[in-house]
Amino acid sequence: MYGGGYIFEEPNKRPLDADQQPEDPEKLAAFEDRITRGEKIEPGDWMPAAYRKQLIRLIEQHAHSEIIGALPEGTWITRAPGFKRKLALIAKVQDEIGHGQLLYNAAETLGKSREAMINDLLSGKSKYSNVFNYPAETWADVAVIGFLIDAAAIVNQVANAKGSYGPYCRALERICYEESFHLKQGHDAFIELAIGTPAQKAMLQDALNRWWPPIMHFFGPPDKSSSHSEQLMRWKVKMASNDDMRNQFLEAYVPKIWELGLTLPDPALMKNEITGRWEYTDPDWDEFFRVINGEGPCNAERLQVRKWAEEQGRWVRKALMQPITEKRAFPVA
Ligand code: BYC
Repeated sequence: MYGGGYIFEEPNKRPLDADQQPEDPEKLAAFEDRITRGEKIEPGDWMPAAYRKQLIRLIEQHAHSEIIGALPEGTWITRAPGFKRKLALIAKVQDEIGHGQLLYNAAETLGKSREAMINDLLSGKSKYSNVFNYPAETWADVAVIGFLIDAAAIVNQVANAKGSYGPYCRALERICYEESFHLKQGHDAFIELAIGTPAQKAMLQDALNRWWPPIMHFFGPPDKSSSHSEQLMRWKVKMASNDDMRNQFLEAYVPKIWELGLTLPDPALMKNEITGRWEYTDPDWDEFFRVINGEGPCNAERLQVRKWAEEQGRWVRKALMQPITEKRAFPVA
C-alpha cells in the first residue's frame, strides 16, 4: 500500500562514525545558510554529525512508532463491528506498517541499517511513541486512536513535512496523505458512538477519559524541558515546538469533542481568548517518562509481539536476501 508515487531512497552505506570529528566552521556556516534559505538537505550532502544523529534518532523513533502503533488497533481487526469497519481497519493497519517501511528507508539514508534499528527497538534502546504502550480495551478505544491520535500525528507531520531533510519530508508527505484517510475513518467511528445508544456514548466517554493524558503527552514534554527542540528547530527538522503543536491540536479538536456532548477529564481546559492559547492542567509528566522508558502498562507485551514477529519472519528475510546463484529452482529458458 505504500508504493504508488513514492520513490524509495538509496540507503547510505557510509559508516556511522564517519562524521565524528569537530565540525569545519565554514562547512557548518554554509550548511546553516542552506537551511535558512529553505533548501532541502539530501543524503549525499555535507551535514553536521549532530544533525545526522538527531535525524536518525527522530526518524527511527517515528518508524518504530508506526509498526508498534499498528498493534493496539491490530488486535481489533477480528472484532471490528461489521464488514466495512473491518475492511477499513485492515487497510489502516496495513498503511501504518507501510509508513514504518518508508521511515526506516528514510533513516537508512543517514547510514544506520534497518537491522540495527530493529535490534535497538527490540533491546529497548530506542524509544517509540508513548501512546502505544496503553491497551485498546474496547472498540471505542479504536475510534479514539483513529480520530485523535491520527489527528495529533497529522498536526506534527504536516508541519515537519516542510522541514529540511529531503528523504524525511518526502516520506512525511506520503504518510500525511494516508493519515487523512485514517482520521476520516476514526472520526466516522467516533461520531457513530457519540450519537449512538447511551451505552455506546458511555463507552466512548470512558475511552476518551483514559486516552486524554497520553494524547496530551504525545507532543512531548513542555518546551521548557524539551532537550532537543532548540537544536532541531534551528535546523528545521522540527517546525514547531512541542507546546505549539499541542496548542494547535487543542484548538482544532477540543471544540469538535465538546460539540458532540462529550467531556474531557481536565476541568482547567479552556481557551484563553486574550492570549489565544489553550490552558490546561499539566498531565502527569512522571508517568510520561516512566512510559517512554519502558514501564508503561503494555511496553513488555508490545516488544514481545515484535520479537515473536521478528523470529517468525527470519526465514523469509533469509530467503529474500539469498544471492541468486546458478542453483535456480526454475531453470530460465
Ligand atoms: N513518545 O526533547 P524532546 C502514528 C522523548 S505514529 C516517546 O521534546 P523531540 C500512528 C524524546 O524522544 C507517529 N518519547 O524530543 C501509528 C526524548 O528522549 P531521547 C508518531 C517521546 O524529539 C499507528 C525526550 O522525550 N510520531 O501516528 O525534540 C497508529 C525529550 O523530548 C515522546 C512521531 O514519532 C513521545 N510522545 O520531540 C496510529 C513524530 N515525546 O530521545 C497512529 C516524530 C518526546 O532524548 N517525532 N519523547 O531519549 C517528533 O516529532 C519528536 O520526536 C517529538 C518529540 C515531537 C515526539
